[in-house]
Amino acid sequence: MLVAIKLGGSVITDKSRLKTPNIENINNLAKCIAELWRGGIRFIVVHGAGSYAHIPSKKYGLADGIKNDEGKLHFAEVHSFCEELSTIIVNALIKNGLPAISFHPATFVIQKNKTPVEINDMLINKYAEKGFVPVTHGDVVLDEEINTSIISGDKLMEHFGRTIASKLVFATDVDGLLTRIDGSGKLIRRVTKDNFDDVMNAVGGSQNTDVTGGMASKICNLMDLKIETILANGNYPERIKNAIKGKEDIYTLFTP
Ligand code: IP8
Repeated sequence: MLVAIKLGGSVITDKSRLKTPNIENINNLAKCIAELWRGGIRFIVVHGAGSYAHIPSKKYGLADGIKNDEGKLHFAEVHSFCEELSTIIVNALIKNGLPAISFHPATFVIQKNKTPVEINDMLINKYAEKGFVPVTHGDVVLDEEINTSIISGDKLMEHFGRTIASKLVFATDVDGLLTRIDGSGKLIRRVTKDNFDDVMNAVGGSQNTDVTGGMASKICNLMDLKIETILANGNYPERIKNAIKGKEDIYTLFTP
């Protein structure tokens, strides 16, 4: 089984404070992935950009592209922040015994008006095939229409869901899909084609600075994929372990 797992930016960073990694969560998640890996499960790790990129991208207006040389500098700076966070993730995985290799979307993705038109995933797939753990992330990328734009890790997850992954796991900062996101919501444990429309109405945006959209936009394409998707709380890696093994716990399972 090849699992594409997205480590949400709110789990691996403090999203309200610029460039603040949550080292404890990063280490716990790396340990969890390593344990599953030793049990024979293979992974592609995608991580959010968290406060390394959402805060400066918003400040510089990067979601709508750059217009001049100053914009290029902002683009380069935000990309290097994303790389910094990715290095922290990769090192945590290596420390736990995983052969993690970083791939930065700025160097393999082209978009047109904020939609990917080219994802050069050949090397990612090759490394995955050879038993490495490819790591990639939300990033700034070239854009054929507006010079540059942002690709969210969620878009990359969708891509892997359509190509090589057999399961998608989103480790977010909530327990799964909730009927309300203000803390009083009830967990929706299963989403199938039958109840999808009803449950979508219950989902709102995320609280913090997020230039690539909140929860609703993150999940609305999932039911089009042919594979199972899990939404679980990344602050409790045990739940992710259970979810991937198909054991009961607190999480939401989307079945197409
Ligand atoms: O955190 C966003 O990626 P995400 C990337 O996966 C940037 O949505 C550059 C803000």
